[in-house]
Amino acid sequence: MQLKEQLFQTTQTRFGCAPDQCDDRQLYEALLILTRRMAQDRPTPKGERKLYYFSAEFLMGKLLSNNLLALGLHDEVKALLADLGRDLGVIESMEPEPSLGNGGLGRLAACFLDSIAALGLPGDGVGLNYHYGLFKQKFDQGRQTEVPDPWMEADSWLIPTGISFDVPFGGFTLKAVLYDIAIPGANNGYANRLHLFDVAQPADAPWVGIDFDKGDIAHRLTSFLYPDDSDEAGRLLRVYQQYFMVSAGAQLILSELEGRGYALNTLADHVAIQINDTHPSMVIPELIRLLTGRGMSFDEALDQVRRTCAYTNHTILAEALEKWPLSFIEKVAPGIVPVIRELDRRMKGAHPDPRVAIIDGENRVHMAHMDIHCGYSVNGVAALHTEILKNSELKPFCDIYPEKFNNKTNGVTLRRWLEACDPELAALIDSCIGPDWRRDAKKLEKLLDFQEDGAVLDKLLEVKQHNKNQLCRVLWATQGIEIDPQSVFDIQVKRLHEYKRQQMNALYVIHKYLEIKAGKLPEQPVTVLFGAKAAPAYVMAKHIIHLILCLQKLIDSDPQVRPWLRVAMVENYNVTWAERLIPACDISEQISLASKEASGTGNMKFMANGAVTLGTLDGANVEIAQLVGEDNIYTFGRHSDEVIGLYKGGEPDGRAYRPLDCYHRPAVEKLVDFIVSPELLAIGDPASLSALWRDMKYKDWFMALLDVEDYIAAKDRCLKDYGDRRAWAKKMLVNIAKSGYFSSDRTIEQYNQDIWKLK
Ligand code: 26Q
Repeated sequence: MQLKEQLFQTTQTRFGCAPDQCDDRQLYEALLILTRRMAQDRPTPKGERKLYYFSAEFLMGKLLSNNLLALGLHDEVKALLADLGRDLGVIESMEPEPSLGNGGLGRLAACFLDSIAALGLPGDGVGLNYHYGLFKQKFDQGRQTEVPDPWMEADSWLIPTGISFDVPFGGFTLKAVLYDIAIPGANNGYANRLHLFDVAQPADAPWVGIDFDKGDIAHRLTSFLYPDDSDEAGRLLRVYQQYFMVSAGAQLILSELEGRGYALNTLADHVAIQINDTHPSMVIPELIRLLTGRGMSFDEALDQVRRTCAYTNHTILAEALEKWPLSFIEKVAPGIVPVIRELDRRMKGAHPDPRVAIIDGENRVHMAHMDIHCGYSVNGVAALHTEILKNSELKPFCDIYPEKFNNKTNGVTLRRWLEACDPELAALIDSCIGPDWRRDAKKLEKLLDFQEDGAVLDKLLEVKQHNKNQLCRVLWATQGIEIDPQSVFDIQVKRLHEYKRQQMNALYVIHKYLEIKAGKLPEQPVTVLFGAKAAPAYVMAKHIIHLILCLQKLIDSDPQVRPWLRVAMVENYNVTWAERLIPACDISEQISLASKEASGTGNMKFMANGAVTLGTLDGANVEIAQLVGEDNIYTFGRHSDEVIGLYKGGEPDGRAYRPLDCYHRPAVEKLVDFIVSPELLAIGDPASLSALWRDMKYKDWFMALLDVEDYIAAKDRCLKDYGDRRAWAKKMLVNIAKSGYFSSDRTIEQYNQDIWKLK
């Protein structure tokens, strides 16, 4: 049946009217139903071995446009709607964004699902169906407040499967009900699944306090996503969530294995499990529990699991490495405690070094240690990150199992992050090199032939200007933010964390502000845009947001500064905002303290959309710099080995870094002190601003004051170079051309070749 007829039929059955009589909402629902069915009806890819990607987070973003593209229907639907005098963009805006992730790790999982399906590999995601994803951020008097963000509507992408499993907690059992989201592969006729488990009877108003009695858990286990581990309250609930996910997931795997007609002792031949950070690590003891429960010996079960499970590490920040008190696990999942104890006993027998123990001297279970001992692969997410893991953080493990360690530099799906979010740029690329790059991103390199082509370079600048104009319109219409489309768009969007150093960017703003006040105008008018959510309990992160919002207000009301410098923080930064901000960016801020950002993936998205990176040699920035060459990136700051050295051996806090020494440099002191200047204190909360000021001056744990002068010099160089439009356009072109390496299709091919071996 023609698409047009299908749409007609759907709106008739559902709303009793033809499409041209439907409002935007009804058209959205009709398209949702149509696309969901088409994706669901596709066959799954076949293969001897099937991957299960376990992750506590899948930050999918809106799916309508993405799925229409994958199904090859995007242009047809767009034209069909245009015939009705409707706009697909408007229809799409009806879709709520499912924010089932915090940031990079969750979004990576979503990009991976897209690539696994596009490559026709048999691989499903396994996670939880949080009813309230990450909170919605509101700004109230210059401060972040959080409100719940319900995303599920009567009709959503979720498909009930009728499948459920019993999860045995300490003292009670809970049914895990399975919902699926179909993941269509781009233009290949296949679809995989994202399996999301939920409780059978979710609570209506889950955000009012939580008690740990079993009735509460039964209704609230999947209520919300943890905004990270800074929130001490309710950590026990997180263990409940993790065990619920992995127990149900492990049972699903075994039932599918049997369904495919394979014996349990062939698990490792037919299943690969990727453990996305340590949040799903309990899948290891759980599988052993289930296998031994079905008659397999412990030795055999451990052998199977060891050849099935692979672990990805996403961080070296010690505070983010999960260690659960054994008493927690005892309460939540007593069934796996004997397994964990036995694993610990065996590993201690073979490797007495306490640094590699699964259970430490304080009876805490080190999840990563269990993954490394009991899996066959350990990977970092960028070359530098993997080296740091091997040489410092996980060195004792690398000495024992050198063959397990490997790198898989992250990637992003260019279908969402270039084709869908930047259609004008995609069309320009097509006009230069044809459409093959959409299938094989490495082909973007052919753009290098156009470096001297004035017409192409001009067109590239035109596309960027178009995207900037569009962003200005949306910012004004939705948040009342007015910015100058002709200014340089300098953008830092990511979760708020001190190691990402938004505070250093704020110091740059202060620097420019003071220069302009003193009569020194910048080379170009510049707009510094931020987007960032802070974990609700992360006090210092909230102080930094407050500082940025105060600077925004100060500059907004200053007619002398406004024409030259603007600051704005976009409220509720999420995937949808990223899709608007990234195509409009000139300068991509990737300024983490070297060694701290495992990879970064925003850096890759910006690059693919023709932004030039201003960054430290951290995470994947190192690989970006190697690919584009020093003329096409602005790097600054201390290198990772030096930083790692500074964290060791010194006074008074164990570090050789002394922030006061940096602070006392006159150029730095006046920037830091401006945080508590009369101008800012008049606008903001003195307690918050002084707390930040004190922290920067006396602690500065992530060494912003160490790099700030170099940063200012690099950014000023960048702004100066921006003035030579042709030369800048060439930098943009080289960045786009080299971004093909960061396609998640490449990353997934490498996972498959080195780790999963699916076909
Ligand atoms: C841990 C314990 C308890 C509660 C929450 C957590 C928790 C939740 C989320 C810990 C960490 C996260 C998220 C980590 C994350 O997003 N890491 C990022 O992963 C990206 C993909 O590999 C990298 O590009 C980023 O560099 C890395 O910061």
